[in-house]
Amino acid sequence: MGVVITELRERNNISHMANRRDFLKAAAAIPIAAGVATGRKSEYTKPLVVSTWDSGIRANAAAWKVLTAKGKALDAVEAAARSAEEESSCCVGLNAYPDRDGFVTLDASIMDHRSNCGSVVFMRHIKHPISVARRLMETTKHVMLAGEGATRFALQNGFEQMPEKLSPDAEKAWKEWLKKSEYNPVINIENKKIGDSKNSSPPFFPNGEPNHDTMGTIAIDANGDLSGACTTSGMAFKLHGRVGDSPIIGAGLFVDNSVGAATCSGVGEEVIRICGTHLIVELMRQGRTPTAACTEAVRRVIDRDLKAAKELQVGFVAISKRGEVGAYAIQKGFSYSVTNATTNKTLAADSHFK
Ligand code: SD4
Repeated sequence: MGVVITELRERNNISHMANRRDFLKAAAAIPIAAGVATGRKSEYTKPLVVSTWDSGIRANAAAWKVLTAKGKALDAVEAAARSAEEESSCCVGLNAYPDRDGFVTLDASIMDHRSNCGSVVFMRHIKHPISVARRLMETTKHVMLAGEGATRFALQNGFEQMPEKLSPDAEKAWKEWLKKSEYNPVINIENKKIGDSKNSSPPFFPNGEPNHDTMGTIAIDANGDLSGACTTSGMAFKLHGRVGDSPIIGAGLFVDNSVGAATCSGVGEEVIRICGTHLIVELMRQGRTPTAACTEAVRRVIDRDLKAAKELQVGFVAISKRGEVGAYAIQKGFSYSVTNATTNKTLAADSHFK
């Protein structure tokens, strides 16, 4: 019943039910049951794919090719992540910004509708970490491989070793960073413009700034099955060896085929502390909408340290089993892209600080 009350309050914007009679009246007006069996309808038909940021529209396009051919959500999210890893950007793949010692180290995770999952962390030299994560998931009993072991596993599985060379943009940014050597993640560094699919922004802005971020993708296929993938180079200029939330199941990515899926972007340490995406899926299980669940996750980050939260960004995005989509961020500027048979657009997420 507590869950129903919370849900009613959220849906009706009721902060305090005056008394029991008010509550019962509201309950009669909007029949909501806890859990996934509520009467809510989705605004999106299946199949459906959702990715973080406006650059997610390109990742979605790769996923959509799979979904529209009646492919599996797992193949779709892998295709989305691979397309982001192909691009030249600050934040995903081998062309991305390095750690403070000048090494590009990659994190990625993947999870399917049967709660199979795989991830690689702190991996160098391999172009498609998401596919290494999937290979790990499908061919071993392990879930996570790190560093040299991950690279070795990739090479043994036929992935090509790429040369260790910074892209010109990454090298420029790193040299600039070295002048002060201050680690101050910039809020929404990549997302200077939020548009619809018609003017979805390019990988680089005219001034040369990269327009990209960690790519998190969650999808539901024609069969109704969910999967998710998340790929990143992590925070630029991080400590060598640092691992963020993106490859940690339950932090940067979580899927429960009976409930929904969530992923995120932003300062990973904050997400790890609250097990962000697992929290969101559990809240959806209790009956919250994706937006309400993402909002609560953001609230947990803010409640822990308001002062710190003012200076950082975390943006969550989630889909429910029935195809509802929602997002919420700490700061303005987080966007997410939604693609299905009738929609292909980037939306601005609502945020705590306006
Ligand atoms: C991390 N969450 O490594 C990732 C990075 C990111 O915006 O999303 N940057 O913490």
